[in-house]
Amino acid sequence: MGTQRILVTGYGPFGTHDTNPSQEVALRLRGMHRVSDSSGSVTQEFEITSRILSVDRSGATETSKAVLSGERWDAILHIGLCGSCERPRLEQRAQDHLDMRIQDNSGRAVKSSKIGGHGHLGSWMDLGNWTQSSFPTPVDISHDAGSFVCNETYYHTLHALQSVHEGNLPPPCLFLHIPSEDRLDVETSSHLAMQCLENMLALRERSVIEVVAALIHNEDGRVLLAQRSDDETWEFPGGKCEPGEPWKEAVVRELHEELSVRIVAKRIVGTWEHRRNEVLLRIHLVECSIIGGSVQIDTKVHGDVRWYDPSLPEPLNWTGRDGEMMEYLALHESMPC
Ligand code: PCA
Repeated sequence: MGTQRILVTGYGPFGTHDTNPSQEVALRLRGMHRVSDSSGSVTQEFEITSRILSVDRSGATETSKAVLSGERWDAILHIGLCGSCERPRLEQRAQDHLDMRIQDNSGRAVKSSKIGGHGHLGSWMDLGNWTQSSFPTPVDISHDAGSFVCNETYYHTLHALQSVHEGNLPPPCLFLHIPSEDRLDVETSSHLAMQCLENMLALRERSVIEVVAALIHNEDGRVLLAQRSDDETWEFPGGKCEPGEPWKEAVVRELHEELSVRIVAKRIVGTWEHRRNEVLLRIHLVECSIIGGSVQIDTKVHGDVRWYDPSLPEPLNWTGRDGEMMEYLALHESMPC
């Protein structure tokens, strides 16, 4: 494998903070890195470009604009300061929500509004499945990247990457929130950032099958589920991506083949990894809406369909991790504004 090109960003100081450790961490990581295995042979080589973003709208959209204008990286790691955090936080998603308690560096203080109106966006990695034993410090996995410029940045970058679909999936993108320097020194934060990058790049190498599952709501907020004919478990309808097939096209094709409906795919809500018979499936839950046809079962695949209310959980015999996916919807998908 050739040299991987990585973008790492940090921010300058903001609010009452005279310094911002994310700036120092991003700059420390700049340059070429070689990762070796235990025998000492180089397994991966990557080149990090560092950019320091301004703490305002222009900084929040700098990376998404670069992606939309054609710049490409193999991974993007955004780093920011979380002044109130005791431990670093790996952000599993960006919320479609801004509510600034302080002004950003341009004097802006946006209150209770949506960022893009596309819904919350999940990063397409299952962070809960990462081995944390190599991390130099304990981390929290978070579903709340805040409602300030960091969350805004993450939202715009995830959305831009999801819109520019080349190949199977966009390259991995993560937001890492680090605590202030009196809680965690810059050296340890930098080491942690490198470990995150190694996990992100390893994802590209592991042999996984990318799977798309459709999240379709009806007018009452209920969610479409289908019961598999083979083992009678309930699942979000969908299926495997063909090699190189973009996720949006895969979910449109699968829903047409299995349930005879025409849909549009909107956003990746979240990602769950599941091992089935020695194969690692990476399941991306994609919010979709039906634009044509009515649901008709292909009995070779499904025996039944139903509309399920995530806020009124019923015990069902679930396929793989689909029950957890439904719990996630009940917990994290109610829109804050
Ligand atoms: N932290 C802020 C913005 C810049 C930064 O380092 C945040 O958490 O939104």
